[in-house]
Amino acid sequence: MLAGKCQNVAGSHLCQCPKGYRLSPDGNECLDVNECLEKVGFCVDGFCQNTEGSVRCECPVGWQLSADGSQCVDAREEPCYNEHKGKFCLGPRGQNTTRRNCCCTLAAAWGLDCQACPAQNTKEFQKLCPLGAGRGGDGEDFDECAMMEHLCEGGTCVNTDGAYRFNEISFSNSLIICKNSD
Ligand SMILES: [Ca+2]
Repeated sequence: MLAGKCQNVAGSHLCQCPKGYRLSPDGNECLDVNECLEKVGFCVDGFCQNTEGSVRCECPVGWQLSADGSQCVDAREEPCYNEHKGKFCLGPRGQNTTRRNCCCTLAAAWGLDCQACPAQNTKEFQKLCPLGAGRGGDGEDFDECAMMEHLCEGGTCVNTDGAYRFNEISFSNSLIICKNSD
């Protein structure tokens, strides 16, 4: 038996396979588990490579493997835009960010190729921003005020937990336009 451990028990034997293997139906060998086919949701944005006894998730250039090795996370930092008109991206934010940091803080488009951000009520938005707008994938609060420092000339932006506001007026669902309080 490959890599497995068997133990004789009264009139029979009991076999156990190491992690990444499963006992064959006849109970005589340990067979590799093909995690790429069996593990739902594993390595969805990457290239899954099944190996003997294990599995590997390979990520596209600019993406990073998550700490547990199960997912590719888009770590590319590119321009973020507050307006998207037709094919054009307008209103760039002060600094380059990841797509998540950009689109989960209600920007309109992201990237050197000006891709529209997913709309808030779509599955794609939920996947990118699982805890809704204003928070990252681990629940961390985004400081929208720091991300949009040049947008709010003459107004005061106040970062709050999971959201932000301008001059006591909450802007949570629409394009951010800073209004002076007077
Ligand atoms: Ca395997």
